[in-house]
Amino acid sequence: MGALAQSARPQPQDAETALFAADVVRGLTATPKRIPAKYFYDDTGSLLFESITDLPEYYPTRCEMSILRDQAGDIAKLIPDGAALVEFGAGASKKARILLNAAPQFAAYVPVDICGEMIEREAAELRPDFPALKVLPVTADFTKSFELPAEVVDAPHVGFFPGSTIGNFEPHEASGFLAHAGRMLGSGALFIIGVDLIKPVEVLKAAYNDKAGVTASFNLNLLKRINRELGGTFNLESFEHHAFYNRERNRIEMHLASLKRQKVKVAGETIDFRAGETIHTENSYKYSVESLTALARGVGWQPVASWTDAHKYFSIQAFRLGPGGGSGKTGQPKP
Ligand code: AVI
Repeated sequence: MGALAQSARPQPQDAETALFAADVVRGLTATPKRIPAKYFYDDTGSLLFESITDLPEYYPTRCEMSILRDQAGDIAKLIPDGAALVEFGAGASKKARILLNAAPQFAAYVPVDICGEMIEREAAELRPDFPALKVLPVTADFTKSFELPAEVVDAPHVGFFPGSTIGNFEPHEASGFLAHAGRMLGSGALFIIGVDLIKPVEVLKAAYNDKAGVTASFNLNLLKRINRELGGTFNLESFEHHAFYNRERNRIEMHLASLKRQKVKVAGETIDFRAGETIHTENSYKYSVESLTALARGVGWQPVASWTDAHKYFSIQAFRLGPGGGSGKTGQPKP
């Protein structure tokens, strides 16, 4: 990169923006072009994702909530007295609430999320409803090592990772994440994971191509964010949302397709697009109960129970970490 390009580039305001710029420029100068899915979630993207979860076509949230409600009694039987519920990537705590209501033997709830403001706000709403529960938010990137609060270090640990967020990791990253969760929770811990299942392609395609166009807005919002935060010149009219099911790899792929040959500036770099060329923005892997179990077993988690909804669209799976577990692979997952 020449000195001129260097000096023309807008100066990143902070380390986070600098990392965003570096990831976007690296991804857009790679072949094929890609941008990590974690960058969807600015304020607008987070709101759009909340709207997605209410769409008639987007079955995962409804199915997961129905499994949690219907099976809460059975899940509660697995929870030891005085346990701490550790939620990885806790957003709104509505799923955790179902478990906390069903299992009053929980002594503590530890939501872990990079967005401290949101988990503190959720914690403030939970405390009056669960006066006997210690609510101890931890602001941290849940994919990296973090300190559990001292109050829960010696308690039995129950991990919770709902929403099929595990599906947004590449399979090797999912395995790395399961190993990491094992190290955080320790041997004997229970881990409750929400996982989207392989199902008829039409159902999957509809869920990521909703009629109201909310998923398209969610995808295109990434370009708006790049324009705003990285001095990008994307014209949103000349990119289109594409989502399709890749049968070989059991994943929904989301892309942004360039509708014409064009040049776009991002963080001082000029990026060339061919007509029809895409930016790969997300993978959403679908598992079978068996394929997730195989992944979990590989890093020491033993299957305890699994539940699905009436259509078998979604699953909640429970695992226990065997002795010596949690010392598996060390690779850091990148959501
Ligand atoms: C957050 N994650 C599990 C969602 C999914 O279904 O993979 C993100 C999403 N992308 C498009 N719609 C929803």
